[in-house]
Amino acid sequence: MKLYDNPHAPNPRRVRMVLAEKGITYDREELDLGAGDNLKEEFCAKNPFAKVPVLELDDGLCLSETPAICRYLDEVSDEGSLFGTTPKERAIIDMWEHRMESMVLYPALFAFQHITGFFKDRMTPVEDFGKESAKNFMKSLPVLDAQLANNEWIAGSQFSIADITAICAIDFARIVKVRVGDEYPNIQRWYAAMKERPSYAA
Ligand SMILES: N[C@@H](CCC(=O)N[C@@H](CS)C(=O)NCC(=O)O)C(=O)O
Repeated sequence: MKLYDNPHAPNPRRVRMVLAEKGITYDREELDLGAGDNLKEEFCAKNPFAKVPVLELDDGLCLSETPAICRYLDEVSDEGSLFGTTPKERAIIDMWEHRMESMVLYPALFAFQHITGFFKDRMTPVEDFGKESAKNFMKSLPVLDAQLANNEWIAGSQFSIADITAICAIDFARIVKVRVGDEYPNIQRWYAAMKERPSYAA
């Protein structure tokens, strides 16, 4: 399988971390998003929405949308599950994964896009919306800190896809100087544990 990737973007990193956690080997092709590699016809044939990541399987099927790719990788691998096994576990992990994506990752992405204007050749940045998104990211932190006060990992006692999404969001937000401070000791404890996992470097 081949991953169409970018080393700086958070969604491809979510997939690389899952691949690392699962010990799956793969080929990769790096796209320069600033130069618009993802807007070219050849790549749009793989994902008509022109976004990375795309995972191209050996039979030529191209999967995009990070949650779909991650779930596929989880299901084809024998190594434990990042998505839970019982109905309750799966529901709790889904809940936290969705929260991390919508309340932490997307606000970080919007802050980046609208504050830096990095993609101004293909969208209209609205700086105030970027600043509001940065505020929304910060508003999620007390909730996350409280959850981690009583749980080793974000969705409970089991490391899950929600931890992967959250770390990718938190690291990415640093680009626009949005950081998790020392007032969140439980997030800091979790962050240190995340850094110990080999997949962190993926
Ligand atoms: N919904 C998509 C979003 C993917 C996405 O936003 N990818 C960004 C990088 S993290 C991208 O390709 N940006 C390039 C662009 O907007 O031109 C997913 O879950 O994979």
